[in-house]
Amino acid sequence: MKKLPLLFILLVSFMPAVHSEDGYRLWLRYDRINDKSVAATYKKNISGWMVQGNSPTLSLVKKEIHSGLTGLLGNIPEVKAVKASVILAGTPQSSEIIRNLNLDTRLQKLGREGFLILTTTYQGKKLTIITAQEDVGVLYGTFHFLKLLQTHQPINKLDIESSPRINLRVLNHWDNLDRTVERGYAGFSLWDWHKLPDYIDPRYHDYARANASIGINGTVVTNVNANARILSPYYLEKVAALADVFRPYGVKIYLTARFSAPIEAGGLKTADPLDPTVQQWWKDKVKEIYSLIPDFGGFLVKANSEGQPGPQNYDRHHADGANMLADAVAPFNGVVMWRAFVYDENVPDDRAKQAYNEFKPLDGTFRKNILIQVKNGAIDFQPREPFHPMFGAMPQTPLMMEFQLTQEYTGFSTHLVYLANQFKECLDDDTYAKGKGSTVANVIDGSLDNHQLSGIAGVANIGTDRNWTGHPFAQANWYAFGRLAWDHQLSAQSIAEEWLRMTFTNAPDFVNPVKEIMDNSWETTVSYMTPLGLHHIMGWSHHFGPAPWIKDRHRADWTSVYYHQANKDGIGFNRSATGSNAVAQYAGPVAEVFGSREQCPEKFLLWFHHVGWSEKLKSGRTLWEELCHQYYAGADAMKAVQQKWNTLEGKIDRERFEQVKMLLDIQYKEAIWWRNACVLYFQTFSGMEIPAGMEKPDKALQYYMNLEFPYAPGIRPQW
Ligand code: BDP
Repeated sequence: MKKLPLLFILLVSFMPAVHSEDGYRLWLRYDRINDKSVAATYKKNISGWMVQGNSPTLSLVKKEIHSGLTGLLGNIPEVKAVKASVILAGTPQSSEIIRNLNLDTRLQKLGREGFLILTTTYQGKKLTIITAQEDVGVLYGTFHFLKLLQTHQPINKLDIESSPRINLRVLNHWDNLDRTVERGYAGFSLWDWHKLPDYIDPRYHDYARANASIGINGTVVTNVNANARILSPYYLEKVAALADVFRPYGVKIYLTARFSAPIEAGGLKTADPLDPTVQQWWKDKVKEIYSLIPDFGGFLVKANSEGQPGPQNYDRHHADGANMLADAVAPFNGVVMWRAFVYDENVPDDRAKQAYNEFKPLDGTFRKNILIQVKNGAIDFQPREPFHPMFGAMPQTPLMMEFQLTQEYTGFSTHLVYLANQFKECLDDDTYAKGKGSTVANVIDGSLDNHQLSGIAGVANIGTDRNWTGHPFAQANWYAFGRLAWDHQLSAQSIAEEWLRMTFTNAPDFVNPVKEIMDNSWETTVSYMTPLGLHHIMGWSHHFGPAPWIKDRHRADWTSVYYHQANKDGIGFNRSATGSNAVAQYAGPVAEVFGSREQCPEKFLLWFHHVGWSEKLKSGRTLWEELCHQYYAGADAMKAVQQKWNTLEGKIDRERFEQVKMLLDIQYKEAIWWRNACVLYFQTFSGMEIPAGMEKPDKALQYYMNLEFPYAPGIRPQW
């Protein structure tokens, strides 16, 4: 054997791996395709590439195609003139060749952000073109094309038209200016306000690129529990620097507006929305913002909710407050996203009814550039909630969806919970607002009531953790949010599959079992946390772990006992006509189903009904037995997931395999914790034995009740 020079050996052994699989690259991994026949077919179809046009966005397209093709296939040259099997990207304005293909009618149909990927012939040569009316569409098309390669799809005869069903597809960062993240479980805030605007962390680019790759076109960079300081010139300059980075990626920046900012930042005596000096203050502030950020998206507002100031402080309606801000941003085409997550300071008869009661009467009174942002369910991002009754109930107002990607109520960043199934259940539900087929998705995409403006928001799960989201599988929730925001018709399973192929490997013996794990993960979590429609029984304030025993706090509707209503007779919140009658907020056919003890789907049984411990459920088990069964089945399912995961060793990189393995250990432990704590606690009411065959908890209830977590992550600092 030839002796290798010592220096070479030293260099090689100390050289870092080109890409350690630390998750930083998300789903945008362009590693060489190692399936030889797949790679050979692609190489046959791609002789080179060219991007015509030099705008900032098209320069990104160039970079992406170059790194994508070089990474996946090796040296594919950039070419200057058309030859056979070239990939060409550009718009009809930027590219003469594309202009000559006369695609205007097709492109117009696709709108501002839609794209077309087409295999065609030009001057007798076969070309694949990636095109759109505007540059950002070409960028979206580029990511789509590269995804085809990453996931080993055929590309020899393409004719793909795609355009988003929803206009505003935004992330909501609950990031504070001190870089803590409310309900954030993946480190600190990405925004390094102290070093901005001069220091541009490369991560800002990578963040925007990841968003662009899934069609996210907006980001609210500050917490809904807002700090008026962000509106000061000192901070606005920093926001503008971020906006400059995000712009070429098609990502607009938005800010949260603290309603009392005219007082705190402007020195006024009031923030009354009908006061002309207040109105002028906002107009001037907005003008200042647009002078720095000409494409500023607008404001997101949490008002008169959980202690945040709002128009009701001045005896005004939500519409008065929202309209004032809307008037200020309207001349610049800005929007106001006004949140419907409100509930009265004075504890109402049923918190689930609050938002509807406050907002429904205001339908038709909001300005055209306002969206009302509604959480998927009426309480608060619980593991499972029926869809919010506001969907379908305000036909004259664009309602936008707010999903929570950060797993505040589904195990933080230690539980593998694929939330696309949760999102889909809500989107596909039928509100019956205009008869059968009036799905939540059709409400929020504007099609049901003919709204031009439409939106969807996801509360971000992103932070400074190297892999962005803490849990490697939490990346899938960011990914799936973007994909569903673009096209809510996609299935949760197809999104999981493409994500797995891009993020890990195309090997079916990994993809198939893990797709199944993902597909079952949400139901499993619901089962070990809040089965049968239980809700809001988590730890006090930090929301970590089970605490169904929380009672006697300053607000009844922050306690657990308020929601589960367990007593000697049974358990569940009676929201039927004999109870709070919250069901009446739904359209007739839905109200009938939810309101009936017999017809109500069991997944929502205890959400809508108070049910006796000995009543029989569909399974033939009594309620008590079924509750135990669900808790035990959930925990057992986690054990099975662990075992399945362990069989996959060696099929992916060791780093992420081990990481997930450790996290699954935590998840299993916590599933048992939830199970034991809840079953023992509810047993004090049912007085019944844990059914035979189910292992008895090894600790007493008091043990679980004594656990404390003063430094659990994501806690609200101000509470
Ligand atoms: C709750 C969170 C709280 C948020 C609130 C909101 O616990 O931190 O401020 O939602 O959405 O779920 O405003």
